Amino acid sequence: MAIDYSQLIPNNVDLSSDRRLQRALENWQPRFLDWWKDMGPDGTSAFDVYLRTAVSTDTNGWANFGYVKMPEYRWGIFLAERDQNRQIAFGDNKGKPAWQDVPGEHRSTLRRLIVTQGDTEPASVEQQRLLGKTAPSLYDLRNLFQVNVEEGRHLWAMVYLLHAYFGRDGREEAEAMLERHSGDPDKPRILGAFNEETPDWLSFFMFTFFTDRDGKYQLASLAESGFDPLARSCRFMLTEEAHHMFVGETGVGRIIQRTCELMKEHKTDDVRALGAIDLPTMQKYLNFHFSVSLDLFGQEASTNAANYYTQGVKGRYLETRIADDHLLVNDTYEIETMEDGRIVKKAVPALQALNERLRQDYIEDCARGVVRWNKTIEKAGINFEMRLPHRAFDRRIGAFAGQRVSPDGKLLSEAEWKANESKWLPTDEDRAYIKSLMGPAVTQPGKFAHWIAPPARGINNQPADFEYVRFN
Ligand code: BYC
Repeated sequence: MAIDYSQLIPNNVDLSSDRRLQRALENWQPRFLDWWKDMGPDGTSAFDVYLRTAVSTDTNGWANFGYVKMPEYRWGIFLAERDQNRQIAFGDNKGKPAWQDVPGEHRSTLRRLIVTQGDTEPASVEQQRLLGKTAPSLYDLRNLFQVNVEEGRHLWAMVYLLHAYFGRDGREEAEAMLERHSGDPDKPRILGAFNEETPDWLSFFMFTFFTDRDGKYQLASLAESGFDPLARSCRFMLTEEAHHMFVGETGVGRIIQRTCELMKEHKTDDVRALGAIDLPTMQKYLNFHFSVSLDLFGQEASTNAANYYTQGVKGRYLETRIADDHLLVNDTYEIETMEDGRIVKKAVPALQALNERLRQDYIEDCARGVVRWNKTIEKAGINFEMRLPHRAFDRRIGAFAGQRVSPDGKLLSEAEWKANESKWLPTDEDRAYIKSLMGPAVTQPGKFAHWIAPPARGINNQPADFEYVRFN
């Protein structure tokens, strides 16, 4: 279905046929815009930004480019096409028609998952609020804003579900989405990673590589949900999410490339003296963002996850492509956990291990990106390898929470940890150095900050000196 842009809220859900719902969302819309003004990208409302806007959800329609002032971006409600024959693919309800409404017995579970998902979207916009001031180029600034408006749209996607299917509770949850704020000591965001700061562009690129990728895996699991409107919402969100991870992977890759160029040209490891970011510091940022993102998958053994699956509300990554019974009641899955003060491998009921299984899918995906970064280093003839730390390293959630574990997975005493922590995680000094590189935004078309290489190609094949943002 094409998206109806004649409406105040663009949508492909025939919103005008339900006046009550339409009015409720039109009431929420100005509050969202106030939130965007107060908590979204700072001081940007007059900028014309070369953005991608969806005009329909099929392959031809979702990538239309043009200049937009961000407060005028057409945030709306876009669900992937409905499959009339879709059946629930897993759990106790396997083979039954997908639900077009919320079954009473799964109402609170679904609400909770939708609220948790929705909460991350505005959180990330808040975290990235000040980055525009130090953008390394117009190209990067535009990509930041594209990510921001799409996270705003993803909030709309979840708020629509809350309003349309959860009555008064849903409307209250939608209000609360705009009242919690990243890092707020009284009303923080729900999940840990979304209360961390994103103070510089290295953090931003690591965040979009690692934390947005959690988004990919969680959305893909929710895209399997028996609750069809949630599944269809997440399916379309995934098409947008891919760009965010592209921004992260190429952003880190371009910093690596620049560092390697300088190391070769000046025959030195000491690129800090040359105003660039040394590879060991990048490794420390990687360690931090990877472990914070691993926490987002929850406990290794989780009865919540087992219940979500059995009830048919949250599936596995690419559930329908997995060749098994999709019930998992008789299966086991090997996880790593703590036992008697040691890290051990242990088979547990597969249903309980679903968070860990998703985390494993995620780790393998991260590893593929790291291989590509290492190719850049190798091509430059430099002897250094970026590595994902062990899954038990520096965790806050799950079996390894609070344990002292080295990046290669050895349990450590507190003293050993303290002696090495500054080699493994960014120190205050590292953070201050990275911050010192974040100069005033580079606003001349085609120019880039000294510490990052230009991209291989422009957005939508635009030339290198394209004016992605006009400041007015
Ligand atoms: N922080 O049984 P467990 C994205 C809580 S990112 C704080 O393992 P469960 C994006 C947990 O709530 C994707 N608390 O929990 C990226 C539970 O509390 P209760 C976001 C945590 O439910 C970048 C308790 O610990 N989407 O889209 O199996 C930019 C026991 O844990 C955390 C989703 O997360 C944590 N990290 O798993 C923009 C999908 N982890 O019950 C956007 C929806 C666990 O004891 N959420 N807890 O009160 C879920 O599927 C699940 O809620 C979780 C947790 C996977 C997060």
